[in-house]
This record gives sequence, structure tokens and C-alpha cells, in this order.
Amino acid sequence: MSLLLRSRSFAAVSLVLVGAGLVAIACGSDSRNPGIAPGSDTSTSGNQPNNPDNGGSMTPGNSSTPGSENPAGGTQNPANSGTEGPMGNIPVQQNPQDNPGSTNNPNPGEMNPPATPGAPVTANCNPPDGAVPNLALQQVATGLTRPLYVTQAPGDDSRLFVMEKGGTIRVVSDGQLQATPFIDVSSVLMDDGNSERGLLGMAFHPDFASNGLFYLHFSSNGGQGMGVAGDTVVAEFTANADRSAADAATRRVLLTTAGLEANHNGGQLAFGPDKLLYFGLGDGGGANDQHGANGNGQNLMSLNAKILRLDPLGRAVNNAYSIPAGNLAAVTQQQALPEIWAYGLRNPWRFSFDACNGDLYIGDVGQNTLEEIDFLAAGADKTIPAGSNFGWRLMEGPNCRPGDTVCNQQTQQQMNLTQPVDSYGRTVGQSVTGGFVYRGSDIPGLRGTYIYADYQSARFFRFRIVNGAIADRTEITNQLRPAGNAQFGGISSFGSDNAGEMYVATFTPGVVYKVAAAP
Ligand SMILES: [Ca+2]
Repeated sequence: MSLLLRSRSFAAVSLVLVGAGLVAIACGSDSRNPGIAPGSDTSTSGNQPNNPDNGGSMTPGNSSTPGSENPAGGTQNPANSGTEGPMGNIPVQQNPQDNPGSTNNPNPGEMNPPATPGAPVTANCNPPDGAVPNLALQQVATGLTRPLYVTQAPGDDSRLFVMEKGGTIRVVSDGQLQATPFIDVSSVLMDDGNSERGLLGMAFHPDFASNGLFYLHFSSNGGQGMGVAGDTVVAEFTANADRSAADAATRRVLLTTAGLEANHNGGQLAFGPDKLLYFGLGDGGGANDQHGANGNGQNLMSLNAKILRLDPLGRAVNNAYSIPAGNLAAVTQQQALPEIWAYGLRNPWRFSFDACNGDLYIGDVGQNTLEEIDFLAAGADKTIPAGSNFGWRLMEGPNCRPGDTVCNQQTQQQMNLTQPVDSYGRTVGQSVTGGFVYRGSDIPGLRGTYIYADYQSARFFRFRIVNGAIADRTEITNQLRPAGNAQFGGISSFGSDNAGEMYVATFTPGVVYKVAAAP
């Protein structure tokens, strides 16, 4: 693991150079060093595809490509067409027990802690117990229309909430999908079917049980207080007294940003261990981060292509939210919009915090060559310093973006870019769907393992982070793809419940599954 890549320090030279970059942006100049660097060392163990094309060495038996579009924006632009590689013709590595270098810490004495009546269920933070078993998907709810997320409300273990792209949040309780939604915001949003506008993200406030607050990210229909149609909206809603439902009229808009192109709207909302709201926004769309002289990824005066961090309980900004201490501008002393926490992302469709240690995993959808998973380790207090730069549009995956005139090995170092921990090329998929770290009790050997997928190729992967580096990367498509369902596809999202068990949502069919040990 290169010190350069993992360093969080903001050396003076970096500040000066990035500051100069901002000046260049302001002046419309783009005359920095041309050149293309070789693929960078992402220093991993074993079977990680350091060369992203190696990701193609582990493939499933076949692939079904669902619908033509992608909520995450992998293939929206014409320039991206024709890049889909052949899929499904190479034998798969299928025996996870064969993995060397497993970090499993067998703990035979461990018992799942007994549930205390009335006590909230929490993630299981014990180390993994035994090897990762073969996995399978179990249906939890069917008959959904474009489900995009699965979660639980803190303090309420009785219900699963399933977000549908058209604007409804459905409830699964007592094993049944309930007919009446928790909330229906379809009247205030623009939904474009299988494309990238609609209801895109949701997060319950950590104190939801007491304050009833939750947050939605959706594409505006141009209604009152929500900009123009297609703009991105993050709004707060308040559940009723018994938390059984919420009225769309409780909407309180925190933030709207220009939608720009129809694609690359980001999506994920998540509360970090610091109880602050993290919000991923894409680069504004089109192709190759086309907005402005230098794109939005490296433009710290744009909210696009960023992860923002807000305190939704505050009111200092527009009487809507507050800026928490320690965002990027405060930490790095750069001229930047105060909401920015991290930058250089193309379309961070799904990201998640490890429920036990606060580590952050981001699935960032690529342009024409590479999909990537980015990782930031949290400190002992479970928080992560602001200011990481993930490289877009200079970088795509661990490489310089094809055709980029600024990126080279020197600029990567000078700008202190954070390299992805995992990536894969077009022979594997076209649009990464970031997942979760499993922290449940049902599959003891899986604890600490991250699972993600590709929306287009419907392929699943797992890995874990050991001492800051990726380990045990294994394709598990043949385990998780339901047998006998040739149409399975459109893996739109993962989710986790309060106990750390993991879920998968798919468009084709419209189903939510639970990740389970294979029978
Ligand atoms: Ca990147």
C-alpha cells in the first residue's frame, strides 16, 4: 500500500497546487501537464484485479442485462455505447473456502448475544467466525416496482422499508409487503422510469424513534420551493406520532441543486457515526464531466461530483441546515463550498458506512472504461477526516481517464488523489452498485465482508479490507443469482437492517432479497 495513496495529510505542496487549480478554473485555463500515467499500484493481496481487466478473470456462467438504462448512470451517454465487453465465457472462481490469507478469526466460543426484550437490535461487531460460506438470496418481498433501497428505522426492528423509484416507500412487516406505503412522494418528483431521475435515496435520522425525522433525495418536478423540474432535492419529512406513516406534506426542503443533464444525480443519503447527513451527488451528467472548463469533479465551487455533509438539525444556512465543523473547506483551508466533505467522484450512486467501525465504502460509477470501489478507513472514534479527492475527472478507476490532458503520475501524487481499492473493466460490467459490509449474526463467517454488484451485468463480488488493503476478493455471482431465473438483473441497491443483515434490491424482477448462507 503506497503511503501516497493512503495519506490523509494535506501537505503544503498539495494545497498550493490545488489552489492553483482553482485559479486556473476561474481563469478558464487548462494548460497543465499533459500525459497519461500507467495504472497505479493499488497494492492488494491475492486475487484483487490490480489491473482492472483482471476483473474479467472471474465471471459467471451467463449474464442478463436488464433494461436499457441504469439508475446509477453507467451507460447513459452515447459515448459510452459500444463499450460493453463480452460477458460470461470464463470459468468462475467459486470456492470461497479456497481463499488464502483469510482474516477469519475463528471464535468458537462466540454466541450470538441473546436478544434482550425491549432492547434495540444492533449490528454484530464480533470478528468473523469460520470461513465465508457459500451464499444464496432469499426472497423477502416481490411485486415491487423498481425498488432502489432497503433499510430499517433506528430503534424499530419490526419493519423493513423498501424505496421504490416512482416515489413510494413500502413497508415489509410480519413477512408481508404492506399495501399502504409508509409515504408517497410521487406527486412532487420527476420519475423517468429506468433512467436516473426519481426517488433516489433515503435515510432515517439516528433519533428517528424520538424525533420522527427522515430524509429523501429525489428529482424535483419543479414544485414550490424545489427549483425547476429535474433539479436534485434533499428534503426532510416527519413521521406521524406512532411512526406508522408520514405525510408528503411534511416536506421541508434542505437543499436543491441544478439537475444539469438527466443522468449522474448520485443518490445515496446516509447518516454517519457522527450523526451527520452524508449526501452523494454526481458530476451533473453528460459524459466525461463536461461542465465548465475543468468539469465539476475538481471544482470545489460546485456541489456536483461530491459527497456533502450537513447537519440537518441546524438552521444556519438558509434556515434549512447547518455546516458541521470539519468539512473540507475548514480542514484544508481551500476555497470551497462549505457543504463539501469529499470530491472527485463521478456518480457515487451507493455508499455505506461499516456499522461497526465507521469505514466508508463508495461505489463510483465509471465512464467508458472502469468501475470502482473507493474506501476510507475511519479512526478510533469512527469518524473520517474531510477532504479526500477521489480523482474524477482526471482518473477513472486506478488509471488516468482516457484522453485526460492533466492526469499523470506526478499530478496524482501532487494532488494526493485517493485510489480505489477495487475496480473492474467492461468485460465485467458497466455500472457499479456499491454495497454494504455484512455485520449480522446469521452468517458468522461473512462478518466484516463487503458485498457489491454490477447493475448491468448482474454480477456479485465480495472482499474484505485487511490492514487497509483489499483481500479475499471473490466473485459470488453463481451463488447469489437465483437458480432458474434467466431474467434476473438490474441490481439497483443493497441495504442493511439494524441487526447488520444484508439485503439486495433488483428491478428484474422487482424483488428484495436477503443474503443468506446457502442451504
Ligand atoms: Ca476515482
